[in-house]
Amino acid sequence: MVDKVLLRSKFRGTLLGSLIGDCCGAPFEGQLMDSGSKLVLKKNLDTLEGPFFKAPYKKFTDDTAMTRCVANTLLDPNGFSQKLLAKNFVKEYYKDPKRGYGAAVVDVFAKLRMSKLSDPLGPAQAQFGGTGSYGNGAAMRVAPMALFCVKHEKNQLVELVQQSSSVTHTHILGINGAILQALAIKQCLLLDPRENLNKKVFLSSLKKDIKELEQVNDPDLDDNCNAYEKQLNAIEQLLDGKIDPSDENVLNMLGHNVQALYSVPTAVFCFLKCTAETLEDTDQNSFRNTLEYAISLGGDTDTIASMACAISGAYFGSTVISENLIRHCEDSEGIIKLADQLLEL
Ligand code: F2R
Ligand code: MG
Ligand code: MG
Repeated sequence: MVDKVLLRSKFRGTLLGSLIGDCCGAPFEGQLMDSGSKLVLKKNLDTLEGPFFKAPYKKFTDDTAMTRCVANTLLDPNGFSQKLLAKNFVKEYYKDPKRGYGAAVVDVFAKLRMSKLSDPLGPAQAQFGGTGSYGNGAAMRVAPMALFCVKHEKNQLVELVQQSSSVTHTHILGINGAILQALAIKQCLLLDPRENLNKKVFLSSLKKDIKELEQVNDPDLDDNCNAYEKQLNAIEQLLDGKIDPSDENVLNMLGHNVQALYSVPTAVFCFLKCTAETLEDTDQNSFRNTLEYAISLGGDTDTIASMACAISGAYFGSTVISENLIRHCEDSEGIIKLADQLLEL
């Protein structure tokens, strides 16, 4: 049973997880992590969690910039609309373009601005010769949607995520990746961390939902008809120990790049691998372990860590996160305020 106090902590944990993963993962984005880099990472995180010291903020990137836009659009007194979301993205990007945005998504912002938002979905539909983007940009910013829909039917969350994704990402893999991330967060928000976590049940539920989503495609015409289901099966094999969950196997099977298909399932795996199933085995540091492990896989570190820690934060709540680590991240106070406002909605 999740009461209001725990839910508040979970809302904060979700958005703080997303912020911390982004801020701590960003310096390693695009790297292949050897044992030396992993040691540097561990020392960095130990320092940030240790006694507080004054230092420049660890800056957030596009992941958090866009997450804040999604949250603010949901909180708008006139309610969520795709046009308002597009407007908020454009305003945010031109205010602060140097946040490491995806190479192609900036064309969407330019076209939206030039056309004065006359067709909020047109520019995204035209991306990549009309196929749309399958990058993880829609998934990386989806956390506020899961918070907003915590008490809603699953289908309402799915619809809202489809709508918010299509402002920049219209490829089915970009959209379904965002839905998978949102469903993982929603499931965690409803689980009590004082009870055992049944990973099999958690994964089966995600698999059932994803299967339904992917079934709408025609298998003869669509190569992507069960792409996410396959990734979830791979997670199961890696967790079962049927396949050795070495970094090499994880990267070969799940991936770690900017494509949603090769990063969202990886984030789900990071959370499940670093979280114990029974209370007896539960490690106080599961959140920190998720953060460190997600970054240690290299590649799209800010985004994978952001998504993995959003899931972990949604499960455990903010109380397990080091206060000093939170204070080192840019705009953590603003992020907490957004989480509280979304709860009040
Ligand atoms: N952009 C980055 N990181 C690189 C630079 C960061 C560096 N630290 C710096 O500041 O210089 N990270 C951010 O981008 C990812 C999210 O991207 P998003 O929003 O999905 O953008 P986009 O451009 O739509 O897609 C990303 C790339 O994926 C490939 N791609 C997507 N769809 C494709 C398609 N249909 N066909 C072919 N390729 C496709 C393209 O290469 C896109 O540029 C996050 O990691 C965020 O942190
Ligand atoms: Mg980024
Ligand atoms: Mg990234």
